[in-house]
Formats: sequence, structure tokens, C-alpha cells
Amino acid sequence: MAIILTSEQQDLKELVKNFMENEIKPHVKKYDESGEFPLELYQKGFELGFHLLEIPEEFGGSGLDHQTMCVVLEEMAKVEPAYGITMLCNSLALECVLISGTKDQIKRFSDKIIPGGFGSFCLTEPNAGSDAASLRTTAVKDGNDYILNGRKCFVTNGQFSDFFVVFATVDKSLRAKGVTGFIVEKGTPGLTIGKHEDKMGLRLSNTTDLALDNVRVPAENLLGQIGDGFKIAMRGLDQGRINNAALSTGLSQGAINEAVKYAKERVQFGKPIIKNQAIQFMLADMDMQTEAGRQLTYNAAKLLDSGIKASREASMAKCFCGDNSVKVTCDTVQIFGGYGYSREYPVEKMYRDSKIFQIFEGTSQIQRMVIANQLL
Ligand code: COS
Repeated sequence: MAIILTSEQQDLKELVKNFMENEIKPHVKKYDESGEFPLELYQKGFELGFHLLEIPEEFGGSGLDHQTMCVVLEEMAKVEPAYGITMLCNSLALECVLISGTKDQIKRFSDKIIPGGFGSFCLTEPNAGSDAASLRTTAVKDGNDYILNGRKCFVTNGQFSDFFVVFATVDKSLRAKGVTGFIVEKGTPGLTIGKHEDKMGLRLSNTTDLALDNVRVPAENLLGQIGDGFKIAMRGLDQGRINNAALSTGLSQGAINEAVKYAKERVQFGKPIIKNQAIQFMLADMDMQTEAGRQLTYNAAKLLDSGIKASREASMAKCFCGDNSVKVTCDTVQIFGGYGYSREYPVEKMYRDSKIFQIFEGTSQIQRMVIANQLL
């Protein structure tokens, strides 16, 4: 499938590219070093509406389709993948509301994002990562409310979120069938935001723990029906994994751009190193694999845009692009040689940033399980 962008997509791509180059790139190194969350950089993106791209137009957003989201996220990640992750986690939280929420819920929570708010998707727990159905956060009915108790971890945007899509179980013995989704609003008594993770990469994104201690959630914040939560989370992740693949494709493309530029400038044995076939073949493989990943990503996005289930294709794109980004950024460090290992150059950061793409939103091994399950 050839990826031919419409003129609107081209314009949007150009807008995001210029924004990332001019407004974000100059500050990346500083925030990567400090690990601080650059709220003011995200607020600049909010001014351009980057936080509401996927919110349907009837609820005040731009209503972009999945393919156009891929264009935006790839462009963001060429400069700073954490920028896309922060926006994407808003969308993953909201996507669960869009999938299963009532009109009132969609409106209430879109209204929280639109003025410049954040949302968080809270599935993972200290003892329930890949095996999401084994989660232990409990939900017990009390009158018209539900009482939530438990702990979530690796919550993106945690410290800044206005609402949290929390998955809890009404009966652990039911595994996936007991999992139920709730929207927990910031400031609800018993909800405590824990420590911010000091991460290896994506250091411009905020990642926290979340403790729920007798958190009372009104029935109007229940997502779908009791027991629907696992499927809501998986459907949200089908979309999240495509967005995620677009981000790792952007990261790979950003690394390739750096590698080509450096290989043209760096002279050894009397000629630019790009004249060596060994370097050219590395670059050719990087380019070829990244293009293949891009095709998988747009293919999955196109299926979702057509209303076709794309779990298999989303997992293929997520796995392939995530694995590829680790290889491409590693090879970029190799092309830079000793300078690649130095913090003075941007590529060691790219390598650090890449690793998470094999881990979050389902490890590369989990994606292979999803793909294999379709074969079985
Ligand atoms: N869309 C809709 N429904 C889905 C689905 C999807 N993508 N994937 C699974 N389901 C449904 C299944 O059809 C099944 O429903 P039925 O019982 O009605 O048939 C139900 O959900 C349970 O599915 P399954 O039996 O496959 O669940 P498992 O416990 O075996 O887990 C995996 C499946 C491993 C795929 C799942 O746990 C997973 O994705 N783990 C990784 C979690 C993750 O990505 N965490 C990161 C969070 S963000 S940092």
C-alpha cells in the first residue's frame, strides 16, 4: 500500500515538523538531563490543538482519523518521542471513554482535555503487567457507588492528569471477565499520586504510581457494563499500539536522518564515511526496515479507519517498529562511533528512548502472542 498523504495531511505534517524543530528541539537536551516534565512545552502544543486531535468534532476536537494521527505522531517522534507519548496517553485514556462511554461521559471528559488537561490510562499494576487479566485492584459496589482499592504503576501523565481510566476487578477469580473500567477524577478522596519514575528514556514524559485507598466512584463513572473492562482496555490498546508504532517509526526516521548527516560530514581515511559500502548497507537496511514498519503501521491504521478489527495488524506494527527502532538507533550510535556514545550528540538519547518501545503497551513478546493466537 503506497502511503500518499492528502494535501491536508501534508499541511499538518509541515505544521508539526516546524513546531517540533523550532519550539521543542532547542529544549530537549535540558529536560532529558533533568528528567523534569516540561509543562510549558506541552502547553505550547495545546495552543495548536495537538491534545484534542482525536476527539470527535461533535465534542469539540479535530476528529482526526487514525492514519492522520500516524502522520502527526511520526513527526513529533522524529524530534522527541516523549512529546507524542504524552499526547498519546491522553488519547488512550479518552479512547476507552469513546469506545464504551455514554455521550455524557464523552462530553464530560473531552471537556477536561480541551482546555489543556491530561488523562491517564491505568491498567498495569506491580504484579500485573503482561498478564493484565490478573490485576488485583478491587471494585466493590456500595449503594450507587463503587469503592476502589489497589495500586497502579507506570501511569503516564499521572502527576498532571485530570482523570484516570482505572481498570479494577469485581471478582479476581473471573480474571478478564471480572475486569471493569472506571473513570476516577483528580482530587477524589483516597486517590494518591505516587513517585515519578526516574526513567532510562522518554524522560520528558511523566510516569507515576497511583494508590487507590477506598476511592468512591459514582456509578455514572462506570465505563460500559461490569466485566466489560478487559475488552475496553484491549480495544483501546489496539489503537494505542498503532499510535505507538507511528512514534517508534518517527524515532527511527529521526535517527536515520542524523546518521546520514553525520556520515556525510565525518571524514576518515581521506573520504566521508558514507562513501564506504559498509556504512551504505547499514543505512540501506535502516531505511528499508523503517519503511516496512511504516507500511505495517498505516495498514493497521487504515483497517481501524474502515471499522475493521485490527488487533493482529496493530500488534505486528507495534512489534516490528519497536524492535526496529532499537536496532536503528543502536546502528546510528555505531555510525557515530565514539561520538555516538557521548552525551554531546543526540543519538545516545535516541537509543535510550527506543528501548521502551519493546516494553510498554505490551512487550514485543506479548505482541507475538497476539499474532500467534490469530494463527492458532
Ligand atoms: N479486542 C477486543 N476483545 C479482546 C481483544 C481485543 N483486542 N483481545 C482480547 N479480547 C477479548 C477476548 O476475545 C476474550 O474474550 P472472550 O472471553 O469473550 O472470548 C477476552 O478479551 C480475554 O482475552 P484473552 O483470553 O486473550 O486474555 P488473556 O488473559 O489470555 O490475555 C493478552 C491476552 C496477553 C493479549 C493481554 O493480557 C495483553 O494484551 N497483555 C499485555 C497488556 C499490556 O499491553 N499492558 C500494557 C499497558 S499500557 S503500559
